[in-house]
Order: sequence, then structure tokens, then C-alpha cells
Amino acid sequence: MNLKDIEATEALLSSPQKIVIVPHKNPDGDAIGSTMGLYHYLKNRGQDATVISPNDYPKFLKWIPGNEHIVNFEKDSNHAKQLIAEATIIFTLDFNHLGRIDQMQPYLQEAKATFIMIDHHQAPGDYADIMYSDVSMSSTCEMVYNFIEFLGHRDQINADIANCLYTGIMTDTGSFKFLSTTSRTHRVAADLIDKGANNTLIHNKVFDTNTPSRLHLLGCALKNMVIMEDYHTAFITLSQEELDSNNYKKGDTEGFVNYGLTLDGICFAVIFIENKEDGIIKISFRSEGDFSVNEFAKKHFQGGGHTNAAGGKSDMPLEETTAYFVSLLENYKEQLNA
Ligand SMILES: [Mn+2]
Repeated sequence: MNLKDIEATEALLSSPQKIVIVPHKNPDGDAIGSTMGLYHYLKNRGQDATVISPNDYPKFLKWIPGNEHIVNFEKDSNHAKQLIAEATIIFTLDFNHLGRIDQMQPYLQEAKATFIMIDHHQAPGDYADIMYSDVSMSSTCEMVYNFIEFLGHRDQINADIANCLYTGIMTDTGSFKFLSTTSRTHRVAADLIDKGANNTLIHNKVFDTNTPSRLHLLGCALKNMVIMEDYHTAFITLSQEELDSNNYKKGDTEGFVNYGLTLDGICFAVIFIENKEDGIIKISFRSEGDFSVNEFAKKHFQGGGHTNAAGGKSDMPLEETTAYFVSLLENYKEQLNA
């Protein structure tokens, strides 16, 4: 963040504002952690702030401090629309295109507020008045920590803020193992623990929340895994029927894609999940090393994301989708062997 933007932000925040903070649709640990971390910081500064989530988020995040104050746009849309219309500042966190908030998009486009973006995804849109965009960052939570530091208020990070920010750093770095994890990320995490983040408890709340049906679904996913050693690739499929027969609940497949990468010699892992209601196959891509799943997803599957983690979709049936995917691999043989 440059000095001019820091000064402009501080000038805005030194008088009372009506602030709305927005994560992306289907918010993950980083989206909820960063918006709620910023929320507590702004509230402690005496600001009127509200987090509005485009839709509901997983149960494993509902312990987060201040969780009960998050407004769900889907459930409470009139209240949310009023807050957006009256806002003087709107922060958008962990996304950089208004399309990522789906049904909330038109209301943000009409809003008169000053927009501040804090985000670590590639190719940011130009809707924000003040942009703190950095693709080298491990997580938006690490950026919110920096943001508070830029404003000279690192000493105002209390246990609530620390617990929120630690959560997103932990989830977005795959528990501190992804390439984006730097020594600085660890220093920030260490400081957050010093300031009251309960790292053991956070790990337990986020990761040790399996239901029997989710583990059964994982068993099914692992059974379906196809390993293509020549391409250092492993992919998983889950059909609608398999989801239904394992009592699938939203969020149950979170993290399944990563199992492919736990195989020795595999650097590209994919999961294809059938969604009959939307008529699409939802796809998640993960890689280790230099192979850019962001580019792969963008080029072939209407998606994108980061170098090592991306999403996409296909309008073809499940079997055609995976056949198409397999047919693409030959073109990437060299990159996948690197
Ligand atoms: Mn993130």
C-alpha cells in the first residue's frame, strides 16, 4: 500500500463513517477471518461497521469472535441493502471483481461509498478508490494485519482480531505449507499468538469437525481417484448420485482435492464435482511447484485463481469433462514433469 493511499485511508477513518465490509460469495476461512478481523479493529476505533456476507458460510467458521453480528445478504437482504446504500466506506476483502459477490453486485455498483479493496488474487478490477492488492501475500488476513500496521495501530490488535486473522492465514496457507508462506507470514502468525490467537483451538475448531457422512464421502472420493503417473496428476470425481447417497451437505467436499497432492510424485490434483441443480461440473485445481493452475483453469475451464490453487467449471457432463481434461494433459507433459 503506498503512502498516499495510507494517508487517504487514515484521513477517512479519523472521522465517523458508516462502514460495510464484504467478503466473496461462499466465504472461506480467509474471507471470514479478514472481514471480521477488520470489523473488530474498526469497531474498536469507534466506527460503525458491519460485515455483510453474500451468503451463508461453513459451520466450522461459526465460532469466530463476533460471528453473530455478520449479516447474511441472502437471509436479511432488505437490511443489507439499506446498510450498503447508507455506507460511506465499503471494504471488499479477499476478492477483486464484483462478480464474485453474485446477487449483491448491483447494490455495490449503485453505492455512493468510497471503495477500499484488500486482496491477494491476480488481475484486480478497477472499481475501488483505494486498492491494496498484492498477489505475493499468503492471505488477505496477512494483508489486514499489514493494513492495521500501516495505519500505525499494530498495538491495537487484541485477542479477537488475532483469532480472526490467524484463522485465515492458517487456512489460506494450508497450515503454513503453501509456497506463499514466507518468513514474514510466520512472524505475523507468531505476533498474533502473542496477542492472544489460540492457535491450537483454532486448528481444532476448523479441521476437527468431520461428520460421519463427510468421512464416508471422502472414502468414496478417494476410491474414485484416478492416478496418472506419466503426467504427475491425480483427479477425483464425485457424481450427484454419490453426493446424495452420502448425505452431502454444503462444504463437505472442502479440501478433498488436496489428497491427490499427498501422493509421492504427484504435483497436479483436481476434483470434479457434479452439480445437477446448476447443470455444471464444479472443478478445483491444486498444484505443487511452478505449474500454474490459474492459467490452466482460465484457459480451459472458465475459471482462475492463484498459481497453486484455482477453480473452474464445465458445462459438459461429468464423463465428457474428465475425458476432455485427460486429453489436455499431453500438451502440458513438459510443464508437469518439471
Ligand atoms: Mn484468500
